[in-house]
Amino acid sequence: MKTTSAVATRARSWRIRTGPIALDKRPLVMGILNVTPDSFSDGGRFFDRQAAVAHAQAMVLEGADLIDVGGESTRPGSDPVLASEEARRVLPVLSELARRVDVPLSVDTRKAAVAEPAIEAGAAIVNDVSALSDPQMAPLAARTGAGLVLMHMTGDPKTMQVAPHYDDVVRDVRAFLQERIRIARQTGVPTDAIAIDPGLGFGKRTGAGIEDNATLLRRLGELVDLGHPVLVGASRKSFIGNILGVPMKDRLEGSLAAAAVATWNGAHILRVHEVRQTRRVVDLVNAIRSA
Ligand code: HH2
Repeated sequence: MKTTSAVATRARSWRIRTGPIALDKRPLVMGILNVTPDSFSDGGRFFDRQAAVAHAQAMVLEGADLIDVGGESTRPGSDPVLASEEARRVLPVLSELARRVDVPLSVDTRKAAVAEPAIEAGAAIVNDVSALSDPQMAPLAARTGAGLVLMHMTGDPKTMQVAPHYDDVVRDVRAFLQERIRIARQTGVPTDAIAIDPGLGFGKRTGAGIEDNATLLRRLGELVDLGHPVLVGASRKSFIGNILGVPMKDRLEGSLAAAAVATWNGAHILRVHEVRQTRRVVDLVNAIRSA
């Protein structure tokens, strides 16, 4: 009889450009830094370089383990940004943060032409919400040793909320991620450098009796079982507003509840706007989970 299990064990560390980071002590909190004029919840607030750097420093003081710097909004319906403009937004901020904070930096981009100079400027992780739509992305990660986040999305941000459909959202997302993991590995990205993300809010049904985001959170264990670090970004997203009937400014409690459930179900990295509050919730849930 075969004794090997088809299910991998939960990832215990993540290999990024600066070396491995432990995932078996407590979940990591990734602070969001949107250097954009139009992000869905904080567009324009950190578009100025000094404001961006100061906000990142504040998030590190509040307990952020990672800072994710993005120069293109991927909110539903958004238009793409030219690589030159995206690079112009993120590179000076990354360079300055590389000198000023001592947590690993991540660049949130779909474009290798942005990721490459971002890595040179100090990013240790590429957070690719399109999971390798740019064929140069996996070779870049392989060559540089950057950690690579592969996120599930249907289509692109412009059209992703137009009639998304799944047979079984968790199984479909899992199969998609397995395929992208296979491509990344085939290109030479080390298995333990690849993190995965269900892509809450990216082409997921919400608000009409079907809550794909809630289903993905409830059944997150089916992604954790793939053996890769699992990143979850629920912070302030529309499904929270839809379920609770609250506007953007009142989504903190819902975001924290989602972070708590994700932690309970095995998430390794929480991508959030409110670091201090999330840190406390995640640490408490983790303590209960580990008791
Ligand atoms: N969500 C957003 C952006 N990047 N990356 C990962 N890995 N997972 C996510 O869920 C995720 C992400 C969207 O949120 P935000 O950055 O706040 O807004 P915008 O795209 O409008 O800049």
